[in-house]
Amino acid sequence: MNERDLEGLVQELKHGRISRRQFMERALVMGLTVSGVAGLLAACGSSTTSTTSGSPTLPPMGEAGNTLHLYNWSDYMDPATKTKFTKATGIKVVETFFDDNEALLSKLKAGARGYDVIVPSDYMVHILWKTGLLEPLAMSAIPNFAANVGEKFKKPVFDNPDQNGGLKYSVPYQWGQTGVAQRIDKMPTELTKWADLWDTAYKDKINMLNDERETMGVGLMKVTGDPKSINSTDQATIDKATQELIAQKPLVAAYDSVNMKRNIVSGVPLVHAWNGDIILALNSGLEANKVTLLAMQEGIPLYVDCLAIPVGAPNRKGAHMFLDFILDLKVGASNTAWVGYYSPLPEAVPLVDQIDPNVMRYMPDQQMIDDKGAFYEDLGAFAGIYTDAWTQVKSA
Ligand code: N2P
Repeated sequence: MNERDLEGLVQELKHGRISRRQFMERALVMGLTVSGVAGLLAACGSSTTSTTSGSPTLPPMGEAGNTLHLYNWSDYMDPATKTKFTKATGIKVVETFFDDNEALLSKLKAGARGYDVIVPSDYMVHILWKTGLLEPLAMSAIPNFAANVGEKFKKPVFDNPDQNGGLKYSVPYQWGQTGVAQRIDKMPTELTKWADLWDTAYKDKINMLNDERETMGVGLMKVTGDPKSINSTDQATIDKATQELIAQKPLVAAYDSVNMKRNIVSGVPLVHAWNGDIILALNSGLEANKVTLLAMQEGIPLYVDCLAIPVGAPNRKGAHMFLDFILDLKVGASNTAWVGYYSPLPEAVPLVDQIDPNVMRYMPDQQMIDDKGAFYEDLGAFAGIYTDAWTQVKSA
């Protein structure tokens, strides 16, 4: 178990953000023994009594500040959405970017404060709240959540208030799939499987995502042929995937999780990418008959990216206003049409379709999701094994 994670949890308890029961549940999830938890509780002493009796206390909301710091993936918010928010509230949005969930995690673990809203994916929401790096949300300040979010997105496994003393730490932002954008004008025969990315005929024609779980996931699916293996906790399988990715490296022109749209447009034949990247490429002028998003035989990785408020957010009130704003149907629809992913707001979907029918063009149907889809999961202590494996690949 990671000592820093535990320290974060202790801080949550000390600040009265979680109850002793929640502390115990989470510490056990993190691998602490029952007697270890009891010892820690005793050491934390009486400062925790304010939350022992039942409902947890939310941190004070305070006044809205005039700036909102958004820490996001690249190309993941319509600039017009930010302008509209500023018009509606007077709050200016300052956006900075990260490459993958693990980069976001290390930044917050290293003590970076000052972000008001962050955009972790599903499994990372779980890692962040269990390590005390997220503020619980005041859901009464986000009425659009209850009104507009689809039922299946309300209580996901990674952030289910029913299993967490009523606390909720995230709202869904977009969901999507991972595939390969193939420039069929440059390479007419469509690839069918992830393993094709090991064909030496494609040397220097391949870009892979610079994303720990995504690219390890490709290695794992190549080894096993099974979508679920993106969450493998079998050391031998992970070792094999690591060796496969090292073997693939001479064929890879770049590991990049920032410029996929630009790489697709400029003509890289095979770009490991997210579905929105291809829509962005089409919307910046690339003709639809020149590109396709491949759904690979072994499996389709899926994700729900979320909005959350990290601990120490300077503009907690503004952050809640922002979350509610994004979950508005019209705002959500026009933003989704621009980013090119899928909306978790069912009533926004027809609006997205009216604005840009391309967005829905690659969406897997339910059968395909059941057969081939896999969502990323929090792997607990195993996460460190992936980080080591990914470091080996990158430094090979
Ligand atoms: C947007 C990044 C989407 C993140 N460029 C995929 N989880």
